[in-house]
Amino acid sequence: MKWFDDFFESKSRRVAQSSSRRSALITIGKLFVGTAAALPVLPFDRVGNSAHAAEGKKKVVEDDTSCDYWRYCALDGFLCTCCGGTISSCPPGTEISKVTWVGTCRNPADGKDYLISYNDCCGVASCGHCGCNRNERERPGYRLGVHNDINWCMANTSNSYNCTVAAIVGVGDARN
Ligand code: ABN
Repeated sequence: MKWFDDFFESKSRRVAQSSSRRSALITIGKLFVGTAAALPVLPFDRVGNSAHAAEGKKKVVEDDTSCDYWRYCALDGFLCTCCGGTISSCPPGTEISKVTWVGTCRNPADGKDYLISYNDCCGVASCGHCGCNRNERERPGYRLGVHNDINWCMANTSNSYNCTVAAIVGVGDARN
């Protein structure tokens, strides 16, 4: 390794002869700063970033007895799926309301917007299970067709409210 020592000795001597100690220190300092800027030498925490990424991804609910199910985006009432009916048919012994309100809900499975008819089921007292109150694009009573906080059994023979169904009646144009 003598050649190694000789090599660095001669280099060091040449530097010492041709420059002051101060300028040698400045050059070495610049070298250090340049290296630190080029390489991410300090460890840093990426946890914050991944938490924000997870925020954007909402969990898709596929259970139609859950108020979070996509079709219920403007439903105020008891879910008929918890009351002996289905998502689009009334429980036995009740009849579907003659008048209705509508909502527009996005299906996360295909990204399309669907027109949903919310009909109350009438003729039997309140089911009392799976109460749900969501109001996406819902409007006050002066826009009656998109208002949900009303008993839509008003036009039926019996005005008793039991539960609410959510039937798809149209699909939006996916281009917008
Ligand atoms: N449209 C559901 C409902 C029924 C009775 C009272 C309020 C809301």
